Amino acid sequence: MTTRVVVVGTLRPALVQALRDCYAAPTLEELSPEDTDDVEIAVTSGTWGVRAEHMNRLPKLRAIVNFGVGYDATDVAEATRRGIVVSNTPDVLTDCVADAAVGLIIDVMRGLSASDRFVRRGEWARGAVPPPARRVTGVRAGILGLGRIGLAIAHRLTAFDATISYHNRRPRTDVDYAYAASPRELAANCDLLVIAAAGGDDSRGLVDTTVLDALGPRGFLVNVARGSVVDEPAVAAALEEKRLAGAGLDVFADEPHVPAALRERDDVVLLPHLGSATVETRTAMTDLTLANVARFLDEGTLVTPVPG
Ligand code: 8YV
Repeated sequence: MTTRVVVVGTLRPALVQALRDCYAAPTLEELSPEDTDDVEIAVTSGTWGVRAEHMNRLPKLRAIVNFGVGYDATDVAEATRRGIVVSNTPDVLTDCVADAAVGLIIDVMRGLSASDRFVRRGEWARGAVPPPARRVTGVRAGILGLGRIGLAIAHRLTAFDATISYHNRRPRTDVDYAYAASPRELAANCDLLVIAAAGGDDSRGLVDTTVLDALGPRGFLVNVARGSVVDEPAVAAALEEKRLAGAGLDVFADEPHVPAALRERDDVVLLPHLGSATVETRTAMTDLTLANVARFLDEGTLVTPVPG
């Protein structure tokens, strides 16, 4: 069988197996030099991505199929320059990522994980009482990045009587939520800043010390987007200096490494980038990834292309 598909990075076993079964797809490491000229599709994930050095190795590459909605790890500008199209897996993971965001919000504001550790350490049994937490119902929530996932989070938070505001590059015309002209303005007017913006150069370091200080000592930060959107050392410093009340983080600047300054704290909830990680959603993401591969091989088009 001609090697038309290659796997770039460590992908979930079910996807790798399906690619092997259907297309005898090797990993980039396994690809033999005489087969490189046959490869048309590289399948990767939001964690790995396909960059210029990979494209150089695959001269006939025509499509990059990304497992994940975020594709900032792939050099899309370089792909477009070379006439290579890129797909992602939108929509199918929106609900699970939004659910995870709400879980993080409740956890960090109510101190659930910290209280679990409190019970396990035997402190409750010794007669101690955990400090009172913060009320979620009625929270003023600012959403940085009101795209599909941001909207799903806003929708869930309205059930908690939250007041929603947001910042995007441009205001949306289809929502009534208050628009803030900058991340700083958004943070200054909320108690909970939720990051749902796409990663990449446009959003790098958007949440810096000035934004954290605008959020203030009673403010909480939740990030389910990309670690790159936040100045991570600035978050640790703000927590340490009590300029921020707490943080719930599913994503980090250098995954899977989480800075010790965060790991040692009780006012942060740390998750291993699990936003989309349910059986149902990962299966749907796998199916959509495979559908993109199949459509491209059959018709030369993608089911869910990203803008080039
Ligand atoms: C995945 C994600 O875990 O979709 C995304 O952008 O970050 C997650 O759903 C990731 O893409 C898999 O590597």
